[in-house]
Amino acid sequence: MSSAIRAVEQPEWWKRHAIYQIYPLSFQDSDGDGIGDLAGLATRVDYLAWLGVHAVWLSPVYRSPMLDFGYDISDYTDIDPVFGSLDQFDQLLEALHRRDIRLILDVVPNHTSDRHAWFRESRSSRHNPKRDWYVWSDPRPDGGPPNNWLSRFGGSAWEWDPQTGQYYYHAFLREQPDLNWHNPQVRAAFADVLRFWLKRGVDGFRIDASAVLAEDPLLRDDPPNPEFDDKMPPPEKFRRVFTDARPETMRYLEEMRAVVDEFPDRVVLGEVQGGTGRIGQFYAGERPRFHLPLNFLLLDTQWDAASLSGGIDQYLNAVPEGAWPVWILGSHDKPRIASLVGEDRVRLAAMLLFTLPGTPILFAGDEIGTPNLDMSGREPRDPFEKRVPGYGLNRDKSRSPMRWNAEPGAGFTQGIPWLPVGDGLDEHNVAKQRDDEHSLLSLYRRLIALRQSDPALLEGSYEPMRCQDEVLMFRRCHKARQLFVALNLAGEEREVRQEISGTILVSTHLDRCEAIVAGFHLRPGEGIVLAVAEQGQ
Ligand code: TEU
Repeated sequence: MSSAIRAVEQPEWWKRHAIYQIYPLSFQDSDGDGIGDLAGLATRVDYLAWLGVHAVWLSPVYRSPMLDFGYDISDYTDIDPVFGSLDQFDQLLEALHRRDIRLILDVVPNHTSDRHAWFRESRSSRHNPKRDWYVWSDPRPDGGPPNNWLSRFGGSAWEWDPQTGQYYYHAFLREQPDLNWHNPQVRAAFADVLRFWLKRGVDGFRIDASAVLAEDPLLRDDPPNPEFDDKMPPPEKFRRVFTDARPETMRYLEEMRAVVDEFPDRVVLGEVQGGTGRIGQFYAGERPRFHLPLNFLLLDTQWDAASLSGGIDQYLNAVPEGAWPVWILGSHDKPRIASLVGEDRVRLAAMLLFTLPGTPILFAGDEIGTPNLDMSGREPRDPFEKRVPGYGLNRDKSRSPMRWNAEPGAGFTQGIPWLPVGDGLDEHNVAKQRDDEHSLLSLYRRLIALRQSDPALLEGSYEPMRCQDEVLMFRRCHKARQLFVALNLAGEEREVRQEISGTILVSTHLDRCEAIVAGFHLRPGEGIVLAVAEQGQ
């Protein structure tokens, strides 16, 4: 890595830059097998640089049987052949660093694949030294599973192992046995996994399913979920009191962070459960935990001015003093933002993401407005949908291949893509939008550049204002610099009556930069960032 990238920056790089999540299966295929790979990704580094991206979060590329598309890992320290090799990984990392782009790896400490050598050993006999590396328990006297814990992916969380006459626990698929994090050997082995990648030069981790690492050693039954009804997915029947965010888990997260802190200038993102209520505890306890516990509010809230303004406030109040907020607008687990808010408001979503205080995270494809993939009439690929069908949980919808152009295969592959490319290809592709100075892609590029250069957006205070008729408004202030953000969520034109004058820095439609003197109109779905004129100007 060049010395320039290591130079001490204020604020830290993970505060300054947006993070771009790449789902490697769907980003760029280089060998025509219809599945994205590292060599393909390397050919798109120029695109990332052009877009202004300086940090990538890469979903898992480790060896995996791919039952959960890489989140079922059979070797933590090797690359799956479908993606390439360790050499190609090193080359990619170097290419990214050369362009001043950091790489954050997704790691999955909660569980391995059942094909991982650790689990093969563990299940080979009750006396194997790795038996206790996973969560094993005797059956109840009637032969049933040890307790009522449910897998998030449906059915009991316990799987019977006839050969050794015990059950093992799995929070997700039965092919994803949970590691026993109470065992110090497991923690030491995982620390070495982290070091393996840190020494190779990765810039940080996104810790998968981090809240569910440790289980109650007493294996107590979970209490019923009072909100549960038949319309909810069966895995929600109980409240996960005894497997979710246990106090021991928090200590183990502190240990992981300490390992990462052995290396300078790295970041730890964490996938956490429990909404804004719990977010605070994931930042720090006795010792630091995550730099950025991921916040899904923008994907979980209703998109009206009051819900947004209330949700933003609640979240920011839950972020401890001195800690740094983070916002996610898309992920491989959630519906696409374009479909969630509708095409007429997708630009507002982008503007909100880059004007709120904290680190913005976007999901590859959202910058061109990729809609949900319609999987009706097709066999789902997602194991979640296969195991818990009929509740709209299919995550295939957000995992469609990146659309680089309007050709068949979308420039993603010369072969048959592992998931269909989906509808709207003519409009939602990079080639088309790159040349259009008013496109959504151009808006993203503009907002990314603005946020990383404007001190008020980067580190200014957030000052909410009262919403007016579905117009969400706030200010961002840093020293004398004051920005005013107004987002019209209404389906109609709105007049914004504010005693504010200044110049429009960016509008969602990229067609206005006029000076404003007290009051202006916003078209439906339009938002603006205004640089407020200093008094006397
Ligand atoms: O997700 C963890 C998780 O808690 C899931 O239940 C998530 O809420 C679910 O996907 C519904 O959206 C992580 C990964 O992000 C996910 O892709 C994996 O399937 C899961 O871990 C198991 O490894």
